[in-house]
Amino acid sequence: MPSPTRARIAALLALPLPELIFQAQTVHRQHFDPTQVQISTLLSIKTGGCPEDCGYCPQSAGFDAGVPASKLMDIAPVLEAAQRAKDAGAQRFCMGAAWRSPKDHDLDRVAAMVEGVKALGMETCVTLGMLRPDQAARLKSAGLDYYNHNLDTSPEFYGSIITTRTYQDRLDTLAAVRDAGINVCCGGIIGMGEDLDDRAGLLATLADLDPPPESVPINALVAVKGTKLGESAPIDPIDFVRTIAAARISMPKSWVRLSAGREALSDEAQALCFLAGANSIFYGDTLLTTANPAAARDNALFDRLGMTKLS
Ligand code: SAM
Ligand code: DTB
Ligand code: SF4
Repeated sequence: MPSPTRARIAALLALPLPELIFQAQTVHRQHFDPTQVQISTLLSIKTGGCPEDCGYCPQSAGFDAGVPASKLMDIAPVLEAAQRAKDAGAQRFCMGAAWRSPKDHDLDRVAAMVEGVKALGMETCVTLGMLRPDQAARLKSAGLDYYNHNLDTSPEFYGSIITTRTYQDRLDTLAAVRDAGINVCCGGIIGMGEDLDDRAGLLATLADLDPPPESVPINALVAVKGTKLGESAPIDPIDFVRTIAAARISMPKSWVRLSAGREALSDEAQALCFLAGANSIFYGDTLLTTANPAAARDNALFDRLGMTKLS
Protein backbone atom coordinates (compact mmCIF):
# COMPACT_ATOMS: atom_id res chain seq x y z
CA MET A 1 0.00 0.00 0.00
CA PRO A 2 1.50 3.36 -0.96
CA SER A 3 1.43 6.04 1.78
CA PRO A 4 -1.38 8.61 1.33
CA THR A 5 1.27 11.21 0.52
CA ARG A 6 2.84 8.99 -2.12
CA ALA A 7 -0.49 8.25 -3.81
CA ARG A 8 -1.32 11.96 -3.82
CA ILE A 9 2.06 12.87 -5.35
CA ALA A 10 1.78 10.12 -7.98
CA ALA A 11 -1.58 11.65 -8.94
CA LEU A 12 0.00 15.12 -9.16
CA LEU A 13 2.73 13.83 -11.49
CA ALA A 14 0.01 12.46 -13.79
CA LEU A 15 -1.94 15.75 -14.04
CA PRO A 16 -2.16 17.70 -17.29
CA LEU A 17 0.70 20.23 -17.19
CA PRO A 18 -1.49 23.38 -17.12
CA GLU A 19 -3.40 22.02 -14.10
CA LEU A 20 -0.19 21.02 -12.31
CA ILE A 21 1.48 24.41 -12.90
CA PHE A 22 -1.66 26.24 -11.73
CA GLN A 23 -1.73 24.28 -8.47
CA ALA A 24 2.01 24.78 -7.94
CA GLN A 25 1.78 28.55 -8.61
CA THR A 26 -1.16 28.89 -6.23
CA VAL A 27 0.74 27.16 -3.39
CA HIS A 28 3.99 28.98 -4.20
CA ARG A 29 2.40 32.43 -3.94
CA GLN A 30 0.92 31.63 -0.52
CA HIS A 31 4.40 31.32 0.98
CA PHE A 32 6.92 33.07 -1.28
CA ASP A 33 7.46 36.07 -3.51
CA PRO A 34 7.43 34.34 -6.94
CA THR A 35 9.91 36.85 -8.39
CA GLN A 36 12.74 36.07 -5.93
CA VAL A 37 15.40 33.38 -6.27
CA GLN A 38 17.75 32.30 -3.51
CA ILE A 39 21.35 31.96 -4.65
CA SER A 40 23.95 29.47 -3.38
CA THR A 41 27.45 28.87 -4.71
CA LEU A 42 29.14 25.48 -4.38
CA LEU A 43 32.78 24.63 -3.79
CA SER A 44 34.28 21.15 -3.68
CA ILE A 45 36.62 21.35 -0.68
CA LYS A 46 37.70 17.70 -0.97
CA THR A 47 37.37 16.14 -4.40
CA GLY A 48 37.33 12.55 -5.68
CA GLY A 49 38.63 9.26 -4.30
CA CYS A 50 35.39 8.55 -2.44
CA PRO A 51 34.91 4.99 -1.10
CA GLU A 52 31.13 5.01 -1.76
CA ASP A 53 29.66 3.49 -4.94
CA CYS A 54 26.90 5.99 -5.84
CA GLY A 55 26.23 5.05 -9.49
CA TYR A 56 25.85 8.66 -10.66
CA CYS A 57 28.93 10.13 -9.05
CA PRO A 58 32.17 11.05 -10.85
CA GLN A 59 33.90 11.30 -7.44
CA SER A 60 33.54 7.62 -6.55
CA ALA A 61 36.93 5.87 -6.49
CA GLY A 62 35.22 2.89 -8.15
CA PHE A 63 34.82 4.75 -11.46
CA ASP A 64 37.30 6.29 -13.84
CA ALA A 65 35.51 9.53 -14.63
CA GLY A 66 38.65 11.66 -15.01
CA VAL A 67 38.30 13.31 -11.58
CA PRO A 68 41.63 13.09 -9.74
CA ALA A 69 41.46 12.72 -5.95
CA SER A 70 42.69 15.62 -3.86
CA LYS A 71 43.05 16.35 -0.16
CA LEU A 72 40.92 18.65 1.99
CA MET A 73 41.65 22.25 0.99
CA ASP A 74 43.33 24.77 3.29
CA ILE A 75 41.12 27.34 4.96
CA ALA A 76 42.43 30.49 3.24
CA PRO A 77 41.61 29.54 -0.40
CA VAL A 78 38.14 28.42 0.67
CA LEU A 79 37.46 31.81 2.27
CA GLU A 80 38.82 33.56 -0.84
CA ALA A 81 36.38 31.55 -2.99
CA ALA A 82 33.53 32.43 -0.61
CA GLN A 83 34.37 36.13 -0.84
CA ARG A 84 34.37 35.90 -4.67
CA ALA A 85 30.98 34.15 -4.54
CA LYS A 86 29.62 36.86 -2.26
CA ASP A 87 30.93 39.59 -4.56
CA ALA A 88 29.21 37.85 -7.49
CA GLY A 89 25.88 37.88 -5.62
CA ALA A 90 25.65 34.58 -3.74
CA GLN A 91 23.76 34.58 -0.44
CA ARG A 92 24.92 31.13 0.75
CA PHE A 93 28.21 29.25 0.34
CA CYS A 94 28.01 25.44 0.17
CA MET A 95 31.09 23.31 0.72
CA GLY A 96 31.09 19.68 -0.43
CA ALA A 97 33.48 16.85 0.42
CA ALA A 98 33.75 13.45 -1.26
CA TRP A 99 33.68 11.48 1.97
CA ARG A 100 31.63 8.56 3.26
CA SER A 101 31.71 10.48 6.57
CA PRO A 102 34.11 13.07 8.02
CA LYS A 103 36.99 12.18 10.35
CA ASP A 104 37.03 14.23 13.52
CA HIS A 105 40.32 16.01 12.72
CA ASP A 106 38.96 16.97 9.26
CA LEU A 107 35.81 18.26 10.91
CA ASP A 108 37.91 20.72 12.94
CA ARG A 109 39.11 22.31 9.71
CA VAL A 110 35.63 22.31 8.16
CA ALA A 111 34.31 23.98 11.34
CA ALA A 112 36.94 26.70 10.92
CA MET A 113 35.80 27.16 7.29
CA VAL A 114 32.20 27.52 8.46
CA GLU A 115 33.22 30.13 11.04
CA GLY A 116 35.21 32.02 8.39
CA VAL A 117 32.39 32.03 5.83
CA LYS A 118 29.90 33.17 8.49
CA ALA A 119 32.26 36.03 9.34
CA LEU A 120 32.00 37.18 5.70
CA GLY A 121 28.27 37.62 6.28
CA MET A 122 27.13 34.62 4.21
CA GLU A 123 24.91 31.69 5.10
CA THR A 124 26.76 28.39 5.30
CA CYS A 125 26.03 24.87 4.08
CA VAL A 126 28.19 21.76 4.03
CA THR A 127 27.72 18.27 2.62
CA LEU A 128 30.21 15.79 4.07
CA GLY A 129 28.44 12.41 3.99
CA MET A 130 27.11 10.61 7.06
CA LEU A 131 27.26 12.44 10.40
CA ARG A 132 27.05 11.25 14.01
CA PRO A 133 25.03 13.38 16.44
CA ASP A 134 28.18 14.73 18.16
CA GLN A 135 29.60 15.76 14.75
CA ALA A 136 26.38 17.57 13.89
CA ALA A 137 26.54 19.39 17.23
CA ARG A 138 30.16 20.40 16.50
CA LEU A 139 29.08 21.94 13.17
CA LYS A 140 26.12 23.68 14.79
CA SER A 141 28.40 25.33 17.32
CA ALA A 142 30.63 26.56 14.46
CA GLY A 143 27.56 28.39 13.12
CA LEU A 144 26.46 26.03 10.34
CA ASP A 145 23.10 27.04 8.83
CA TYR A 146 22.33 24.08 6.49
CA TYR A 147 23.51 20.48 6.03
CA ASN A 148 22.92 18.88 2.62
CA HIS A 149 22.38 15.13 2.58
CA ASN A 150 20.17 13.72 -0.17
CA LEU A 151 17.88 10.68 -0.17
CA ASP A 152 18.50 10.63 -3.94
CA THR A 153 15.53 8.41 -4.94
CA SER A 154 12.72 6.18 -3.60
CA PRO A 155 13.47 3.58 -0.91
CA GLU A 156 12.73 0.81 -3.47
CA PHE A 157 14.97 2.09 -6.28
CA TYR A 158 17.81 3.19 -3.99
CA GLY A 159 19.55 -0.22 -3.85
CA SER A 160 20.11 -0.28 -7.60
CA ILE A 161 22.06 3.02 -7.38
CA ILE A 162 24.01 2.73 -4.10
CA THR A 163 25.05 -0.35 -2.12
CA THR A 164 27.65 1.03 0.31
CA ARG A 165 25.23 2.90 2.59
CA THR A 166 21.56 2.27 3.27
CA TYR A 167 18.50 4.47 3.02
CA GLN A 168 18.19 4.15 6.81
CA ASP A 169 21.80 5.42 7.20
CA ARG A 170 20.72 8.54 5.33
CA LEU A 171 17.58 8.98 7.46
CA ASP A 172 19.74 8.61 10.60
CA THR A 173 22.10 11.39 9.40
CA LEU A 174 19.12 13.63 8.63
CA ALA A 175 17.78 13.01 12.15
CA ALA A 176 21.17 13.91 13.67
CA VAL A 177 21.25 17.14 11.66
CA ARG A 178 17.68 18.01 12.63
CA ASP A 179 18.30 17.22 16.33
CA ALA A 180 21.37 19.49 16.32
CA GLY A 181 19.17 22.39 15.22
CA ILE A 182 20.72 22.71 11.74
CA ASN A 183 18.43 23.38 8.75
CA VAL A 184 18.05 20.32 6.53
CA CYS A 185 18.81 20.46 2.79
CA CYS A 186 17.65 17.16 1.29
CA GLY A 187 16.44 16.16 -2.14
CA GLY A 188 17.28 13.80 -4.94
CA ILE A 189 18.08 13.09 -8.57
CA ILE A 190 15.81 12.33 -11.48
CA GLY A 191 16.89 10.65 -14.71
CA MET A 192 18.57 7.59 -13.18
CA GLY A 193 16.14 5.10 -14.73
CA GLU A 194 13.52 5.43 -11.98
CA ASP A 195 9.81 5.41 -12.84
CA LEU A 196 7.14 7.94 -11.90
CA ASP A 197 6.23 5.97 -8.79
CA ASP A 198 9.87 6.21 -7.63
CA ARG A 199 9.75 9.99 -8.08
CA ALA A 200 6.54 10.04 -6.04
CA GLY A 201 8.24 7.81 -3.43
CA LEU A 202 11.19 10.19 -3.11
CA LEU A 203 8.99 13.27 -2.76
CA ALA A 204 6.65 11.51 -0.32
CA THR A 205 9.55 10.44 1.90
CA LEU A 206 10.82 14.03 1.93
CA ALA A 207 7.37 15.50 2.57
CA ASP A 208 6.70 13.02 5.40
CA LEU A 209 9.85 14.08 7.30
CA ASP A 210 8.70 16.05 10.33
CA PRO A 211 9.21 18.85 9.53
CA PRO A 212 10.00 18.56 5.79
CA PRO A 213 13.47 19.78 4.74
CA GLU A 214 13.83 23.55 4.66
CA SER A 215 15.65 23.19 1.31
CA VAL A 216 14.90 20.56 -1.36
CA PRO A 217 17.41 20.24 -4.21
CA ILE A 218 15.97 18.56 -7.30
CA ASN A 219 18.87 17.43 -9.49
CA ALA A 220 18.66 16.12 -13.04
CA LEU A 221 21.32 13.46 -13.53
CA VAL A 222 24.49 14.86 -15.08
CA ALA A 223 25.57 11.74 -16.96
CA VAL A 224 29.35 11.61 -16.59
CA LYS A 225 31.22 9.11 -18.79
CA GLY A 226 32.94 6.43 -16.73
CA THR A 227 30.26 6.34 -14.04
CA LYS A 228 27.72 3.51 -13.85
CA LEU A 229 25.02 5.86 -15.13
CA GLY A 230 27.26 7.63 -17.64
CA GLU A 231 25.35 6.40 -20.68
CA SER A 232 21.89 7.33 -19.35
CA ALA A 233 19.54 9.10 -21.76
CA PRO A 234 18.77 12.73 -20.90
CA ILE A 235 15.42 13.38 -19.23
CA ASP A 236 12.61 15.24 -20.93
CA PRO A 237 12.79 18.78 -19.47
CA ILE A 238 9.00 18.71 -19.02
CA ASP A 239 9.45 15.79 -16.60
CA PHE A 240 11.88 17.97 -14.63
CA VAL A 241 9.22 20.71 -14.52
CA ARG A 242 6.59 18.22 -13.31
CA THR A 243 8.87 16.93 -10.55
CA ILE A 244 9.56 20.47 -9.35
CA ALA A 245 5.85 21.31 -9.35
CA ALA A 246 5.04 18.18 -7.33
CA ALA A 247 7.84 19.07 -4.87
CA ARG A 248 6.43 22.59 -4.49
CA ILE A 249 2.86 21.37 -3.88
CA SER A 250 3.91 18.65 -1.42
CA MET A 251 6.38 20.88 0.50
CA PRO A 252 4.75 24.33 0.32
CA LYS A 253 7.09 26.11 2.73
CA SER A 254 10.39 24.62 1.53
CA TRP A 255 12.88 26.28 -0.78
CA VAL A 256 12.84 24.11 -3.90
CA ARG A 257 16.20 24.25 -5.64
CA LEU A 258 16.60 23.78 -9.39
CA SER A 259 19.96 22.02 -8.96
CA ALA A 260 22.29 19.94 -11.16
CA GLY A 261 21.32 19.67 -14.81
CA ARG A 262 20.63 23.36 -15.54
CA GLU A 263 23.51 23.51 -18.04
CA ALA A 264 21.50 21.23 -20.34
CA LEU A 265 18.25 23.22 -19.96
CA SER A 266 17.15 26.05 -22.24
CA ASP A 267 16.28 29.41 -20.70
CA GLU A 268 12.65 28.64 -21.49
CA ALA A 269 12.74 25.30 -19.67
CA GLN A 270 14.30 27.01 -16.64
CA ALA A 271 11.57 29.64 -16.78
CA LEU A 272 8.98 26.84 -16.62
CA CYS A 273 10.80 25.42 -13.57
CA PHE A 274 10.47 28.81 -11.83
CA LEU A 275 6.78 28.92 -12.77
CA ALA A 276 6.46 25.43 -11.28
CA GLY A 277 7.74 26.72 -7.94
CA ALA A 278 11.53 26.45 -8.01
CA ASN A 279 12.95 29.39 -6.06
CA SER A 280 16.59 28.61 -5.53
CA ILE A 281 19.60 27.71 -7.71
CA PHE A 282 23.30 26.91 -7.62
CA TYR A 283 25.11 29.87 -9.12
CA GLY A 284 28.63 29.88 -10.55
CA ASP A 285 30.48 28.12 -13.36
CA THR A 286 30.87 24.76 -11.63
CA LEU A 287 28.78 22.58 -9.35
CA LEU A 288 31.26 20.26 -7.58
CA THR A 289 33.10 18.77 -10.57
CA THR A 290 30.72 19.41 -13.51
CA ALA A 291 29.68 22.51 -15.41
CA ASN A 292 26.91 24.90 -14.37
CA PRO A 293 25.68 27.91 -16.39
CA ALA A 294 27.98 30.95 -16.17
CA ALA A 295 26.83 33.68 -13.77
CA ALA A 296 26.45 36.10 -16.68
CA ARG A 297 23.96 33.75 -18.37
CA ASP A 298 21.95 33.43 -15.15
CA ASN A 299 21.94 37.20 -14.62
CA ALA A 300 20.74 37.72 -18.18
CA LEU A 301 18.00 35.13 -17.63
CA PHE A 302 16.81 36.83 -14.42
CA ASP A 303 16.71 40.15 -16.29
CA ARG A 304 14.69 38.56 -19.10
CA LEU A 305 12.21 37.10 -16.60
CA GLY A 306 12.03 40.21 -14.40
CA MET A 307 13.19 38.11 -11.44
CA THR A 308 15.67 39.09 -8.75
CA LYS A 309 18.33 37.38 -6.66
CA LEU A 310 17.57 37.30 -2.96
CA SER A 311 20.31 39.02 -0.99
N1 SAM B 1 29.80 12.84 -0.36
C1 SAM B 1 28.70 13.47 0.23
C2 SAM B 1 27.45 12.66 0.12
O1 SAM B 1 27.25 12.01 -0.90
O2 SAM B 1 26.66 12.65 1.05
C3 SAM B 1 28.45 14.88 -0.29
C4 SAM B 1 28.65 15.23 -1.74
S1 SAM B 1 27.59 14.43 -2.95
C5 SAM B 1 28.42 14.79 -4.45
C6 SAM B 1 26.11 15.43 -2.94
C7 SAM B 1 24.98 15.05 -3.85
O3 SAM B 1 25.27 15.46 -5.18
C8 SAM B 1 24.60 13.60 -4.00
O4 SAM B 1 23.84 13.12 -2.94
C9 SAM B 1 23.80 13.61 -5.29
O5 SAM B 1 22.42 13.79 -5.01
C10 SAM B 1 24.36 14.81 -6.05
N2 SAM B 1 25.08 14.38 -7.27
C11 SAM B 1 26.31 13.81 -7.32
N3 SAM B 1 26.64 13.51 -8.59
C12 SAM B 1 25.61 13.90 -9.37
C13 SAM B 1 25.34 13.85 -10.77
N4 SAM B 1 26.22 13.30 -11.62
N5 SAM B 1 24.18 14.35 -11.25
C14 SAM B 1 23.28 14.89 -10.37
N6 SAM B 1 23.47 14.96 -9.03
C15 SAM B 1 24.61 14.46 -8.53
C1 DTB C 1 22.86 18.73 -4.49
O1 DTB C 1 21.74 18.20 -4.31
N1 DTB C 1 23.40 18.97 -5.68
C2 DTB C 1 24.75 19.52 -5.55
C3 DTB C 1 24.85 19.74 -4.01
N2 DTB C 1 23.66 19.11 -3.51
C4 DTB C 1 26.05 19.34 -3.29
C5 DTB C 1 25.81 18.69 -6.15
C6 DTB C 1 25.56 18.36 -7.61
C7 DTB C 1 26.75 17.62 -8.09
C8 DTB C 1 26.71 17.36 -9.58
C9 DTB C 1 27.88 16.58 -10.04
C10 DTB C 1 29.20 17.26 -9.85
O2 DTB C 1 29.36 18.46 -10.17
O3 DTB C 1 30.16 16.58 -9.42
FE1 SF4 D 1 31.01 9.82 -2.50
FE2 SF4 D 1 29.06 11.61 -2.19
FE3 SF4 D 1 29.88 10.86 -4.65
FE4 SF4 D 1 28.51 9.13 -3.18
S1 SF4 D 1 27.76 11.12 -3.95
S2 SF4 D 1 30.41 8.69 -4.35
S3 SF4 D 1 29.26 9.63 -1.13
S4 SF4 D 1 31.07 11.97 -3.14
